[in-house]
Amino acid sequence: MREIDSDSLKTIIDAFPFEGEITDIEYTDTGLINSTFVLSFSDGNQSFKYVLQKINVNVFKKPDELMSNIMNVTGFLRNKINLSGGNAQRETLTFLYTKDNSPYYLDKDGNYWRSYTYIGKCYTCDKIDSEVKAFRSGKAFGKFQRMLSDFPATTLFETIPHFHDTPSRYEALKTAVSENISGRLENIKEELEFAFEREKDASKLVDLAAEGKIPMRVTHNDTKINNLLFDSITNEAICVIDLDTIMPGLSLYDFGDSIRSGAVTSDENEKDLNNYRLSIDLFKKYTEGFLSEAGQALNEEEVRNLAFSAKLMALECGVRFLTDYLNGDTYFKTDYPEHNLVRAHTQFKLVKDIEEHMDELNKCVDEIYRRSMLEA
Ligand code: GN1
Ligand code: MG
Repeated sequence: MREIDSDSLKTIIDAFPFEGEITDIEYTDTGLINSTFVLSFSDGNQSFKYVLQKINVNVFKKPDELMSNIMNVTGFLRNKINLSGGNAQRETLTFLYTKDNSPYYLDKDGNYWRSYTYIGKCYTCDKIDSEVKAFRSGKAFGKFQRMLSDFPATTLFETIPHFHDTPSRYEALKTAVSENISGRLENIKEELEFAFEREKDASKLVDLAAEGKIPMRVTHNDTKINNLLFDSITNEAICVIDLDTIMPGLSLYDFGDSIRSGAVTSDENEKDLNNYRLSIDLFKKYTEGFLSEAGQALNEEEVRNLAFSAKLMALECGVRFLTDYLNGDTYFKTDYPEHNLVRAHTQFKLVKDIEEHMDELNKCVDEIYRRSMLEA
């Protein structure tokens, strides 16, 4: 992506109603899926910044439906934030329509591009290094879920079918094993054994949902901790980003995925597993923050499965990294050949840590939940 030629980029940029003249184009390398540029402009007096993204159509097969979701959800959030006296320019993403009034630009090579205004004086964290940040992250993702609780879910398209359907992630792993496209099967006997020993856990949440014991809600589905912007001055978590997977889903997916990425002592790319552990302190604080916003809406079955959801999301993610490793690294961006395997290792280490501490985690959740209900 970095190698896109400057003429093509200029044509794409010309399609959007950006203010001023372009002064800088920076490629950023954070998300594992889309390709992202930060564009700077100036009109002589003022400078303006925008994010320009190429949507990964191998992952998101229907970019028009995806952008329809995003425009609807951000419009809905903007309204709510304004009504509650917040600052919608900083607390949700503002996407631009092209000069032709489309939420994306389709270039001559069939690539889909979209743009939103850059939120300045902010930063993202690949890992959470303090309890206060864990609390604020939980609160932000909990609030996001609460704000969308009355969003008309039937207007949303499913951008990636079966995204958190863990049994179907196991099926994909089995296919990858039988095809062994990369020829790497020999390297990962232990990892596969680890994954398949836990296959019985895979269907627990989808079964509870099918039995009607836990409700479908409008959820983010990719609540990795670096999909959150923190204000550089106040250090508050102010804006949830990466809205591509907003779809009907389970509250537990969002909770679990944040714990997987935010209640650990390093990030998913850590090579030295001695540095990568579950942090029960960060887990507690994240849970406090999350339940302070989303807790009232949860039913008992959801609360009972919060700690389990963290294990399941780590397991699912590890299974996905392992699958991609076997398939020859075609889904997630990787920086070196063993990268997906390294990521699978961190996820499986976390699964083990959570299993070892499951009783303690459940006890923490129970206490925090009771307290938050008394305070509500
Ligand atoms: C991807 O786009 P990004 O980097 O926030 C992935 C998530 C994984 C995550 C693992 C659409 O998220 O599901 O949990 O990588 N997103 C998609 O780091 O597959
Ligand atoms: Mg994403």
